[in-house]
Amino acid sequence: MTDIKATLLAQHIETPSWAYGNSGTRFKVFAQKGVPRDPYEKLADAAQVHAYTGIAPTVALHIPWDKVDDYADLARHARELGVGIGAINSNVFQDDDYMLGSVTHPSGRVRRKATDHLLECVDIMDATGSDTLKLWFSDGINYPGQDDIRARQDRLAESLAEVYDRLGGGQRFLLEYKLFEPAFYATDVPDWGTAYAHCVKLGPKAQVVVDTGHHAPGVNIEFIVAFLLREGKLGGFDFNSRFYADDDLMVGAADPFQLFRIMYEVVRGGGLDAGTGVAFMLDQCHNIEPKIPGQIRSVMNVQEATAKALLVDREALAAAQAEGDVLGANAVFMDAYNTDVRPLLAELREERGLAPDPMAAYAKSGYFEKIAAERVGGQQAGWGA
Ligand code: PSV
Ligand code: MN
Repeated sequence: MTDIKATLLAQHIETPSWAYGNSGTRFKVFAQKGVPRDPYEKLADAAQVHAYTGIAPTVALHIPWDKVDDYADLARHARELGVGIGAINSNVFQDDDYMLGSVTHPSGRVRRKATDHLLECVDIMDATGSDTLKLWFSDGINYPGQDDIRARQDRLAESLAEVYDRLGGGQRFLLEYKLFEPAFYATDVPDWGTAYAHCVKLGPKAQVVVDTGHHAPGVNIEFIVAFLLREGKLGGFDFNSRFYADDDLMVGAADPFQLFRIMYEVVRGGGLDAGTGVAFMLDQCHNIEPKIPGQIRSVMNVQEATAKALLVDREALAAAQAEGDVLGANAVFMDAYNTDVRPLLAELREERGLAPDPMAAYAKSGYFEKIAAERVGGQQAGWGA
């Protein structure tokens, strides 16, 4: 049990700056009280999540949503709040120039502009001390024949190679895949196989990131996780959950059993061991729930799934598997999943000087009332702003 507790304490879950801003669907973005007006206020909210969970010490930035004049100053502000800057997320999907793609666009001018943005993100990594660049491309086509699928792969490879060469020592990039949306016929990085092939060709500083919402329904995500980890190519997760497509709901909300199965493969593959570099990031949007508690709940959900995965009796499982004991092996697995780990996690927090129930402690703290009163006027931050 001591080992399990130590592993749980060492796990870091990164929250995304955009989770603290307003978000919604294409139908409506509902404004909430107290929402940050700038990246500095987003970091202050993220620091609250860390203060109550104790395991969310870094915050991912999204450029240009978190554009500031002085990134070193932003990093200093984060440190003062007790958190650090995590992955830098690039954005080559919200400029009019990118209607037909960014790094795979037929025009060399647009491709240059997109790659320059990715290089600028590496400059921001240098200024903030971030070691991870996260690349997601909305690039793709809507109609058969619209563009040359093969040429688009060549253009993608060319841009990725340029960015790869710009990475400094200790820096890496994570390539994110997504089945569809906004492209509806053929996305240029639609699946883990495409991302993996590009990363293998590039070298060790290129890894794949698994956004749990980016697959077709029914895809066995834990298999992908096991495979990538075995190949040393699992760079991390963008955790969220979904009922239909890329819903970006709180991780563990739609299918806690799937999250457990994923975390079991992480544990099994050594992904929690020190130095493996698997980044446990959240990529969520809290459209109708309050944002800070939404992040606290998500961090707790990942932690609970991790605790259950660590509780799997690996020896008993291996013995049952070796004997071909199908039902016995499944029972060992389910025993861990069905364990209530909440008392263990409450104990762990108390041992660390934290409140046993982060949700209740945050609600009692008065922080929400304070930001709701203070943050009036100005432009509230939002996904896409
Ligand atoms: C794309 O759907 C994505 O998952 C990428 O990670 C983006 O950067 C992020 O969402 C923005 O919410
Ligand atoms: Mn994502």
